[in-house]
Amino acid sequence: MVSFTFIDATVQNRVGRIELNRPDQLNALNRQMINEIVTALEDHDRTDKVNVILITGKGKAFSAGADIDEMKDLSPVDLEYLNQFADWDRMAMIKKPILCAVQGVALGGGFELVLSCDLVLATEKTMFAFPEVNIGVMPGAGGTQRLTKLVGKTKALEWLLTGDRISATEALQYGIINKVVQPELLEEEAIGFAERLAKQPALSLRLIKDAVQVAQHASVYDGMQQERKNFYLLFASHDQKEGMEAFVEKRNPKYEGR
Ligand code: CO8
Repeated sequence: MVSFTFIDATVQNRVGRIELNRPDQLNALNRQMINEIVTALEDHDRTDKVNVILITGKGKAFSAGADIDEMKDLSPVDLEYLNQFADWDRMAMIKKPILCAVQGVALGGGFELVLSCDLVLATEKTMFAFPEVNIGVMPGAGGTQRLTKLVGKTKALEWLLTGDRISATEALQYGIINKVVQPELLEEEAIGFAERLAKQPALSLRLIKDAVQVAQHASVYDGMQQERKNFYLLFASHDQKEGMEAFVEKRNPKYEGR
């Protein structure tokens, strides 16, 4: 595995982990760090040693957002030439399920990173917010779109216009996150959850994710066409034959991810 400056990337028990590792700046996301996250996501996505990806953050905060020091003097022309979100957009192409475990705060770009994941665990003390409005900007990496899709216009606008923090309880209530755990159990629960999913047939995982992603923007009719193609495709896999044979023979299946 390549070594990175602002993240750690490891693989264990078919879980590819990415740990944000810039704790002194509360894992504020600079351009290099975003590039490293995306590179590690793609590495984990390509290797057959990984079925599920888990993103965690080192230190007291998951991420305090985009690196303000790096951004503050930029002009629109700089942003255009930097193609600021080119790396970020590659995240949407990841095929394997991405879990994230959020401690402390997830703010601005940090919250957008959470919203780019598929499943989210947080602690009773975790807080989410889009505080960009307080520094004269707004979310730029999908926050207005993804939050609105999840919670609807009314609540999204309230949180985006005020920058108010969202507690883990509220986030759970609004379907932003999947589970709230005690802070000291976050890592254990997240790894346990990821490892449980990693034992499922890998092709089913990615084709289910694919179909659900299509549901975010397609009509039910178009989404169902995609669902059906994915369903048929699974009948070309070893794991479909094995899963169904194991059921009939009343034994545990042995999946091979192909
Ligand atoms: N950028 C750069 N440095 C940061 C950031 C940040 N977003 N957040 C914290 N830091 C640094 C601080 O400057 C400080 O560094 P130093 O010790 O060198 O002074 C260190 O991290 C610790 O921070 P604090 O001393 O402020 O810690 P506190 O516990 O007192 O406060 C807070 C924690 C409340 C989280 C506070 O740090 C804060 O308000 N941070 C900024 C939050 C924010 O406004 N985030 C939104 C940023 S804009 C954004 O995300 C736009 C997204 C657009 C696209 C994103 C693509 C990735």
